[in-house]
Amino acid sequence: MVPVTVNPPAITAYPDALHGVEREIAAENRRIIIHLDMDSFYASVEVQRRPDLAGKPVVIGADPKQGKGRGVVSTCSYEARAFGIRSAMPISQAFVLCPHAIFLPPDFPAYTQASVAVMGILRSYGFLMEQVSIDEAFLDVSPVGNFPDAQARAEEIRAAIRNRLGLSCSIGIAPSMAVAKIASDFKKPNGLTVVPPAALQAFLDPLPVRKIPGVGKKAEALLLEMGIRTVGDLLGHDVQDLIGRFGRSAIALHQLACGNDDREIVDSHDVKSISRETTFDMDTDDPEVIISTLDLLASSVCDTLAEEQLRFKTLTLKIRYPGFITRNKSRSLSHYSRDPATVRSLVRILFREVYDGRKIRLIGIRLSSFEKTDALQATLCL
Ligand code: TTP
Ligand code: MG
Repeated sequence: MVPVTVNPPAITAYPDALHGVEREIAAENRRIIIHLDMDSFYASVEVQRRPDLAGKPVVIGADPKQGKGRGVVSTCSYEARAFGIRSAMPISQAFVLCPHAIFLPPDFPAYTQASVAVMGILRSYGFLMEQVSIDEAFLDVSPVGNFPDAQARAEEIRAAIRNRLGLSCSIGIAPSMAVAKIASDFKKPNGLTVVPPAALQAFLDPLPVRKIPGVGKKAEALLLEMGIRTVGDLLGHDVQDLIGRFGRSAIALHQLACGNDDREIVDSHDVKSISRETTFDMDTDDPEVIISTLDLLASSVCDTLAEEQLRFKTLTLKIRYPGFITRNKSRSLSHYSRDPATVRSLVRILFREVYDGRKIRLIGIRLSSFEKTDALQATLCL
């Protein structure tokens, strides 16, 4: 079975799987999960408020300084992606690829505000919902009972986001969180991909193994060495051989390749943590790049903190070196805070304590242990 475009170019579905027996299968207590991810999120927010940017290559990130700038691309419009520009790429490289692109600094308060608006629309549908990043969320729409009705609901949600906010998103619908996430990425931008249970394996089999959550560059290279390129190749491969190479994680990998993912959606209304991280396109030990990236991440978590009207007590710095060696270091304040300067200085202190001078692949900040700030108090504390 191959994907068939039902409502070109945006909707990919399996029409023969949407009727008859599949309706019955779906009705049999099957889970129906939606994953929604906004398209080129930061860039789309900029284009939405500046219509003159529509259709142009727009790059959000560090100042390119005519090609001499340090720092990285946060994201870019799909028009800029046509030039080869990608998230986390050095901004200097983006400038070489497309010098006439419109380069804009990030405006985190605007993105946080748009994110809150998107999540508000999603929440208004009343399903169990888990927000997993600034621009993506899962909904458990099992109560609608079948995939065609879930698709209709997804189309409503997509139209509401477009009509009310002028932003586009891509949606995947599947029986598990992992497959819904793969499906939302399948036809970006403005895609809707429906994978009912009967079409699950036909959807997964031809995909490159890299699409399986958790398979990074290194695992992909190992799998390729073993002659495994697609999910189908993986399932056709001897499991014992996979265990020999990957240990116990081979079993989880095999389960995901079958689309099995038992994770439940955890309602994210009660914020447990606020985190942001950046993977450098090229590993770096340049202090200027690292510190400026940390400052950007700090501003971003602080904006979400303010938007959620929270104060935090614990900050965790995460550094990943090449080879997936990750160091986390946390520090708790003696009092709750919502002060960006406190976040920035705590980040720097932790960085000095934990950084060993090696090249860094990924860096991140997480805030946790929250207390709600009431609106009046928030105003007075300014
Ligand atoms: P993504 O959803 O990964 O990317 P995107 O929404 O820009 O594009 P896509 O259409 O492929 O979904 O990330 C959401 C936002 O997070 C993105 O707009 C900017 C920010 N971000 C970074 O700042 N650095 C990064 O390396 C990535 C991947 C995202
Ligand atoms: Mg996105």
